[in-house]
Amino acid sequence: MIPGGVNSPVRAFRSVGGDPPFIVRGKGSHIWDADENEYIDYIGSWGPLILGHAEPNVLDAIVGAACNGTSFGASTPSEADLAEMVLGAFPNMQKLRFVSSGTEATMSAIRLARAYTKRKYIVKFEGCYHGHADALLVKAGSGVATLGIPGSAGVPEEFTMFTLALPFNNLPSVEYAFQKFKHQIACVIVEPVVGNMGCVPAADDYLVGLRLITQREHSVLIFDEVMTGFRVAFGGAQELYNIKPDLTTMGKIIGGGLPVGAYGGTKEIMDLVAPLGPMYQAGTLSGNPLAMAAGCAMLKQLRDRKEEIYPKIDKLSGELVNGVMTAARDAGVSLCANRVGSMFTWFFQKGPVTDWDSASKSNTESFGKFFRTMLDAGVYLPPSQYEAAFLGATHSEEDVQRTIAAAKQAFAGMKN
Ligand code: HOZ
Repeated sequence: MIPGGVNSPVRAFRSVGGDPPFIVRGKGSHIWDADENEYIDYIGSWGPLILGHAEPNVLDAIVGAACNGTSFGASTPSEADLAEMVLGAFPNMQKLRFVSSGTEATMSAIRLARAYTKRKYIVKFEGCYHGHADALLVKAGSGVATLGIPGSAGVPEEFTMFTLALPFNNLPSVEYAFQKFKHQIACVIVEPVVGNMGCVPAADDYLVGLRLITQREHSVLIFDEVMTGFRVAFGGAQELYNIKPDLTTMGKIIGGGLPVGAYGGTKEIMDLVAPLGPMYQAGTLSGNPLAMAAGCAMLKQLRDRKEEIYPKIDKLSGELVNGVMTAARDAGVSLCANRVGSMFTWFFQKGPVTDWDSASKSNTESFGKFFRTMLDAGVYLPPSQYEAAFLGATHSEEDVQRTIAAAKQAFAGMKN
């Protein structure tokens, strides 16, 4: 009934083999499949569930909102509540617009950057994924990288002719592009910590370099914080690295896992969005009351408990990543790891992994074997070498120790 049996390609387990479990329930850091198998979950709906599955305050907020009606296609007070909360955490954003997914957020941010600069070209980076809008499916990460698809069928080359895909972590190539396409580049869009070719952090000064170049060239810098927002720090990667992008995009994380996204930035740019300005974007479910209520309930807790939550998930993630690395070393398995706070990836190669070129040298067969053994042992990792894993505030020391023990077992049966 559904192509590949899935509504998003990575879920089909094509790159790791085996049949994907169908998940029926989640609580805290654990999920259960339809056969009642229990797993420690390191996907967390691809990042947003920092407080774990079925968090009571988030559930109460959703139920409370649902009792008053699920959608009006009209403005509700909860939109202002969530906007206030997000803008409070991201002071570089003076205004924002809610949409229903990260794909809509990035697509709209790029349209806005083009409207603002009156330029056509955009710069993205190989292995970064910014949703499935036509112009962004060029050398993309996530499922596109996992399935080894060069781009996507159905996208006319005319739709991607203004997309320049450059190597990540390489400033000279950005300088070159700005020279070659002088006064023609509307924006640079980047995942400040890449999650979609596995976790790949920006090198020291890389983001500063992007900021300086875009400022000098009057081009818009867009941070795609769909994964990193409220994850690597309460104020996202821009707080962690102290960089001020012009526009920021966000996704499911600001809806506590419900379908939502947002793009925002300086007042000067955002006031070009209709009805104030000529850049059009709209949606019946934009600012949906259930998503707004869930987002408020989650972000409120992250804000009030940030001194406790962020150090905790950073420490536990460090323990986990290092524990698995030690197990690999003891077993003679070639493995390297990247981690920023609670997002991380183990790459099956000696590393270092700094861009798509190096990420793609990973031994995906070994990853698949590791993934399946871990799944059998009750550990649910992202089913792709090229997706980041996430740990949340409900993961326990016991979860981490069980995961390390499972990895030891998995490595005992493999060498690469
Ligand atoms: N693009 C998502 C993570 N990078 C995967 C979404 C999904 O398959 O659910």
